[in-house]
Amino acid sequence: MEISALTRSVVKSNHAVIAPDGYINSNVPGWTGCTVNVIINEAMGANLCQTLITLNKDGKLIGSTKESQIFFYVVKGKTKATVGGTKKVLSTGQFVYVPPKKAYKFEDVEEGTQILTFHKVYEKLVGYAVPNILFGDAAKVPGPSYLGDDALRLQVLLPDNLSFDMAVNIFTYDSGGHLPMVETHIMEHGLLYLQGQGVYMLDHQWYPIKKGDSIWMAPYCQQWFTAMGKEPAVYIYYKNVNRFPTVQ
Ligand code: UGY
Ligand code: MN
Repeated sequence: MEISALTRSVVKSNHAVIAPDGYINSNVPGWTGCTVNVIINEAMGANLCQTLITLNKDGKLIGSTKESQIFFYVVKGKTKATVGGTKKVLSTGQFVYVPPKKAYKFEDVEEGTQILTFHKVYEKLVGYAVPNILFGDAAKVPGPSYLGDDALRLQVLLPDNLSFDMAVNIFTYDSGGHLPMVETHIMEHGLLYLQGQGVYMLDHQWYPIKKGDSIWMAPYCQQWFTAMGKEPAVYIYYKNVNRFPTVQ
């Protein structure tokens, strides 16, 4: 038996790696018949929330967004989603973006369905409308090469316009593919590995990472990644965008 004091998870002031072995479930009012792991949120110093929900056959997520917008992404399985009067069946790789002050319901789920959520308090921009509800399918989103490197492909799941203050992207790295630079930026990330493995550098510390792991990167947490192994590494990530933070 492996000693239970071992884990790859770390929680630091400007980044965290959360492996599934340390999950402790939370109860979220309105989310029933499921386990909920709150992986990133303001209690750790973040400005976003990331959860991973695993639903039983009778599981339901019923609620309304308030000041926050929520991006729901089906990691695996199938569910019926009703948002703002529109009903759709969502399966692996499909998603719905729910803006602030909208009701949502997920029901009729396949046993074991997993849903990833990213939540952010919406910051309105004068002259721009609050975004509408948006259903989508990652399989239909193009993945052009990133900065001219064919080993890296970036899919942008939400529209790239100033109404949105968050982005959700899927980054695919062929084995050996790596970020072209050590990124040093104000934007924050929450991230879930969907496939494969590799090594992440966070604030000049090196972490082996694989499918199922999550990462939080605070603003200015320096970051670099290289994919390893025999299959491409794929992660879905959140980023705050399009708002200038300096007090005027
Ligand atoms: O969009 C990004 O900042 C992205 N390249 N960061 C990352 O993958 N760590
Ligand atoms: Mn980045």
